[in-house]
Amino acid sequence: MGFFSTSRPFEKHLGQAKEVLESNWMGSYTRPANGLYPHQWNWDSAFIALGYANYLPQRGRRELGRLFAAQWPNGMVPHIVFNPDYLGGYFPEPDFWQCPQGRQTSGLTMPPLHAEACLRLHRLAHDQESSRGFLAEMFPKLLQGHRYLYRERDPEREGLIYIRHPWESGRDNAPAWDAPLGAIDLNQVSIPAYQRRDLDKGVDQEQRPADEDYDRYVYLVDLFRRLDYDEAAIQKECPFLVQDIGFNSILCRDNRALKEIAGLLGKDQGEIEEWYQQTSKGIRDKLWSEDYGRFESFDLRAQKFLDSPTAMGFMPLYAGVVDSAKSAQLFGQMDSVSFCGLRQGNCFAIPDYDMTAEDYSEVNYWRGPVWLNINWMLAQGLEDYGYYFESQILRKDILELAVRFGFREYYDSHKGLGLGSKQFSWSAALFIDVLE
Ligand code: 9WN
Repeated sequence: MGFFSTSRPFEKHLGQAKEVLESNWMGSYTRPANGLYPHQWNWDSAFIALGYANYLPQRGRRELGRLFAAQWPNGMVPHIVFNPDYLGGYFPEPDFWQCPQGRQTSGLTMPPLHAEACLRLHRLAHDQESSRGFLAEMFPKLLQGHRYLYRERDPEREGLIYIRHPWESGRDNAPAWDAPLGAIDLNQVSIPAYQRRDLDKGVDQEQRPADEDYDRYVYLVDLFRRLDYDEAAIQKECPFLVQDIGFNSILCRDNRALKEIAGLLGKDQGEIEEWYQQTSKGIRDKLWSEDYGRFESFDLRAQKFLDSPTAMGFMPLYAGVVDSAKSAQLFGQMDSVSFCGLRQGNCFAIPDYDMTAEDYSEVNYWRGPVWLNINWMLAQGLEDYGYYFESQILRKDILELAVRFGFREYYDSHKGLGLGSKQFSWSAALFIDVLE
């Protein structure tokens, strides 16, 4: 993004950020981190490619190329692409997922930022001709990916797609999922035997999801494999079906990027424009809760809004779908004690969850800490709506958190302290993007 390229204090850390990505480069993709995450993750790869776009575009293209090489025939871009040389350290791996045709992937997807990443790779490319070739190669795959979502995940054609597992949101144990997951009564269902592999990797258990969350994650995976990953059957039986405000906002913005790519390639933009319009409208009309006075996710099973003030309520700014009055309202909510008051007191950046909520946690995973990828998206949204100064504050915090506490997976929202994995790829990649 380049705002801080003259900002000397951060410069020497640029090399360190690049070293993090280098140390996580596995020859054809970048693992999110050593230890907890040896395989390739879907949205991580998009953030990572956005970082590479600034200095190593060839690698960014390979990163996305490998992810999309594992795209399912129905168009779904899987949430994990496994590395057969590194099996045994993560749970669940292909033996548990049992995907059709023995695919070495998970059976879920994740928020799509890949058109955005491709477009950035193209914009920053020095060699426009080969970059165009890359865009031409990626375009049909990106299109298939979005088509899958609208065809299979939007039963009422509302322009809003559902997620069917918390992992699909990328925010695994966000408090928002407590209610829909609670519909899975652990005393009533049978859960196959399994062993978590995330608790012996040097990250405190208090920073990771609870065992009851994992039981439910596993229950859902077991349901999908029993139903042979047949979406129509899953739609009928899955207890967790949510129109996530985060996922839909990201998808909406990705449609804009995809449309631009279509334009650059001289392809038809009609279908994409339609998706964009439908999802914009869906977010504005259906996902705004007048009762709560905020954007919320909608539980399709219970047919009601979730009630969980997470930072995702601000993501329509990133989607670019609200008018200026609504953007001011969202900004007011962001600029409050609930969400840090844009760096009030000791707070750093925007935490993932309302800091005044009873079940808010400073250190537990997606239940309160600060995540750099979310702040990177919110900074973009704020800038688009004219909140330049505030977006700069968020970007500066992204840099400061990484410099002071390392390229960590997430950060304590009061003290900043780094949490989760060390040498975390997307934290390094987005640091590079903000600085370059
Ligand atoms: C499950 C890789 C991924 C991120 C997610 C984050 C975490 C996985 C896990 O790690 O999820 O997909 O095992 O906890 O929640 O956002 O993509 O970095």
